[in-house]
Amino acid sequence: MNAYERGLVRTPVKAAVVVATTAFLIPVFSSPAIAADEIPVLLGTNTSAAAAGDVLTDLAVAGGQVYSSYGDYDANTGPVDLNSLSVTTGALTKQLTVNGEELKALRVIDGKVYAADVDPKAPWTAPVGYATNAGGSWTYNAATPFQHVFDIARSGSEIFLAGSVVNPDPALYGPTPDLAAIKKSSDGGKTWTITKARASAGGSSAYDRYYWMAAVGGKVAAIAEVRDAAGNANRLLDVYSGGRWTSIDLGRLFSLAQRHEPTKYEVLGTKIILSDSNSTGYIDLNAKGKTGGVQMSNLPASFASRDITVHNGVAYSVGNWFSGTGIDMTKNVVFATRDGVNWTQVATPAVIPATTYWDHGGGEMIPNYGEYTSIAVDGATMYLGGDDAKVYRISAPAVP
Ligand SMILES: [Ca+2]
Ligand SMILES: [Ca+2]
Repeated sequence: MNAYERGLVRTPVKAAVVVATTAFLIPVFSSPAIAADEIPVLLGTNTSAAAAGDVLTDLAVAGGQVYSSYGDYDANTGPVDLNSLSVTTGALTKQLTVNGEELKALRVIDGKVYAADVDPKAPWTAPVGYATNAGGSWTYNAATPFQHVFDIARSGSEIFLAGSVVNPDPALYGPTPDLAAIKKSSDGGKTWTITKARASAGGSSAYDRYYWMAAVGGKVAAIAEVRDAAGNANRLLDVYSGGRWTSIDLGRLFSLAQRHEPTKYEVLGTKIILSDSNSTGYIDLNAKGKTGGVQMSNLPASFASRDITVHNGVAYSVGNWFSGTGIDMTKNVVFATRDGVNWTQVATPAVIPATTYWDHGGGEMIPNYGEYTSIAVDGATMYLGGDDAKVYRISAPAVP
């Protein structure tokens, strides 16, 4: 029996009524009673994401603004606006329109924001790239041809873009039409060269991609989603250090690093925190041994992470429970960790029932509880992005 079946709403109700009744209902299902700061306060709405009907997939705080990303590159929607909200007033600023279908990871490097153009609305051989305010004002850097650009990283003076490309030179890269590729620029983003490429040994190469990338202590790491001749998934982590690439065999834990959401890869100290659905762990590039640097966390399997973020030596993961008895559907969950393994539940923010829907099985209108799909922390404030395209804030919780 889930929370809906336990009788949250017994008669047809309008959305406005649900909002009013929620405050009454929450204490019934909370355990323990929620603290005042666990009811998030609305900061503002990403109106472009709301118009598109999209959830907010990543948040980033920089320069007194909360940036949020959205889009749907499966549905080929877009263009997408890179919008931000003032942390003090909640006022929205449309910084830039990207002629692409989706923005995912928002990377903050030295206080500046970078957003990769995941699926540019441009020919695969046209130069595309990323939006950034690194130069002082917001611009789109049409850097170099990509099919998809999933992530961006910087190490020292070098900038890296990860994604997929049309194979520009079969004599050099092999016969497949597409490559998982990482390109590098040493001149601030003006000129680019392929610095690492991989391709499947058999079958289609259309989904050969680097989906994420991490800059860790002078190194850059990524894993290509490609398959060998037997159809087995690649388990080699590619690591760039001191101008050359090496590979680490991730062993049986390779699947932890082979996920499609760059928003759920963040760097915590020397570790790359990886989180998706019901598995979370880290890769420590400084660890000795063949696969000794890969560790699974203690997060319960019934917790589904939607986004992770790192602030001041703490990684945070926001998500929801998706199985188990006694699940409180009126709450999302935030876990936090300082070491990447031992996570503690630090907040249970109440969600906002924005709509209702008709439950055919129960024959009644029941609340459609919104979920938080993205997270950022800045100082004493935690920001939560919702599946209603709104950004909320609560006090940043204490972390043991
Ligand atoms: Ca697409
Ligand atoms: Ca994130």
